[in-house]
Amino acid sequence: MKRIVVLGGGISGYGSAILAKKKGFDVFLSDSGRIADRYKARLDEWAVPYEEGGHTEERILAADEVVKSPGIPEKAPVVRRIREAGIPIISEIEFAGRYIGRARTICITGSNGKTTTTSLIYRILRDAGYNAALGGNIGESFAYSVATGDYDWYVLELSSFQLDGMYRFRADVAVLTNITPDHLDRYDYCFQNYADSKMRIVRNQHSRCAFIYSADDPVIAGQLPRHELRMRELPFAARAAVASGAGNAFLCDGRFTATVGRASVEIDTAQMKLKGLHNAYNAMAAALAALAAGVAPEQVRRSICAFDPVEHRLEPAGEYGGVAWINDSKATNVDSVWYALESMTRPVVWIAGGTDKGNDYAPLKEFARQKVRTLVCMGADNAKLVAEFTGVVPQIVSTGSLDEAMRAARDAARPGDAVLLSPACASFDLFKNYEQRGELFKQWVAEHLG
Ligand code: UMA
Ligand code: ADP
Repeated sequence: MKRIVVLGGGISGYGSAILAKKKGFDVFLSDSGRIADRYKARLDEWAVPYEEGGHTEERILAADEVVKSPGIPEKAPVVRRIREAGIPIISEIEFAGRYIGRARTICITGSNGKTTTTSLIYRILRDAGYNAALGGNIGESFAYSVATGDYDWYVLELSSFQLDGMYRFRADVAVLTNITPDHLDRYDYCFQNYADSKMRIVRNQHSRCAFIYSADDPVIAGQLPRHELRMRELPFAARAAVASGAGNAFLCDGRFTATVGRASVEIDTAQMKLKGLHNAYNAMAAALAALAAGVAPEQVRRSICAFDPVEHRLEPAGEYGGVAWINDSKATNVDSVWYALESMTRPVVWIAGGTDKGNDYAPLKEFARQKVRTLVCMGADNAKLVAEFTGVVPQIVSTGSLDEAMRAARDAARPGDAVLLSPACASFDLFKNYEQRGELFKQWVAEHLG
């Protein structure tokens, strides 16, 4: 019997292990840390043997194939040993993709916009009555859905880490929102390595597959000639000219038309609850994906217009005394903040800062100059932000806690302003994660202003 070892006992790992068990493999799960009790309960329920608190090499090296959780880096000692032993290592996506039968996949990747675009596509498909599952780098794992459900469509958000271990898997519809610097620590600080990883989304696509991508993104444009593209190309854009016989989407004067073959939908972005140019891009990508999946144009239009922002992504947190409070805690890199500032139609009190990932703030300075009244720095070390924006914005306040930052923002804001939490940084200096940062922001607003 083939022996599968699953590395990591988080969301990805327990899903893979349960699927392996269900498919009749001899499976063993190994985690170097502690496995959460709720995941252990599921492993026990499925009688999957596991270990925690360390990797026992002899059991791991007895594997025929290893399914590695995406958060485990290539440089982890156990991964090096498995490679030295010549044992194939695959991602959960590669593994689960083997067992989906005739179901089809819509896979979304990119540096920003994955969760919004994935959730939007899923919503359109469900509204249209499709038997679809949502998974990947969002919610429940793909493997767990395959093990426990029977779906016709899988809508999967894919991170670069998940794409890295994919070899034969094919996305029937692939979406690439953009490529901007992120996660470079996992790619030897080489941007091309990261871009190569994102481009794996088109691997194995054939002429009946669709590839949806931003034609405005200069990095994607630079990558395309490096790949042999046999699939239907469906570019979307607001600036570049798009011309593809298979279809495309183009935004002009606040309206876009998305066309796939003979199906076409026109959407006025003012009718959408999602705001900003970036969300117009996400909506164009989602409209093309849904049309490629055969959803009726009118249904696509209705679902896109009814879709609320996903939590922590330019999420309105209330308006008090004429000041709008906006939670964009998920904006953990410079590009996402660029789009947040781009979308602001009022003077902004901007709360930023946290763990800097080597940010280059230059792209933000023009919008900061035009729109930001006060920059409230919220972090353990604000020196870089203060230095970068001195002379760019009229007022900068340096704070070291959420409470201090919120009070400073309240004092600085005037009726008609927006207070925008859009940090451009990771949250790990003061918070557990970006979700906690966003929750505490909303809680403060509700408690002190509501
Ligand atoms: N571990 C080992 N050995 C090691 C290192 C870690 O066993 O050498 C163990 C840890 O002790 C831990 C487990 O591995 O128990 C964690 O694995 P993981 O980090 O892959 O986390 P999962 O809970 O399995 O979640 C992963 C994704 N996480 C990451 O890529 C960091 C989830 O994406 C994804 O939803 C899930 O698989 C299901 O596919 C989250 C994420 O943060 C949302 N993604 C990053 C992002 O969006 O920026 C890429
Ligand atoms: P991801 O899953 O790729 O992190 P999200 O949809 O969660 O993407 O959005 C993350 C951040 O990026 C949020 O601040 C959001 O407002 C912003 N964002 C969303 N879509 C885009 C896009 N197409 N381009 C740039 N930034 C975006």
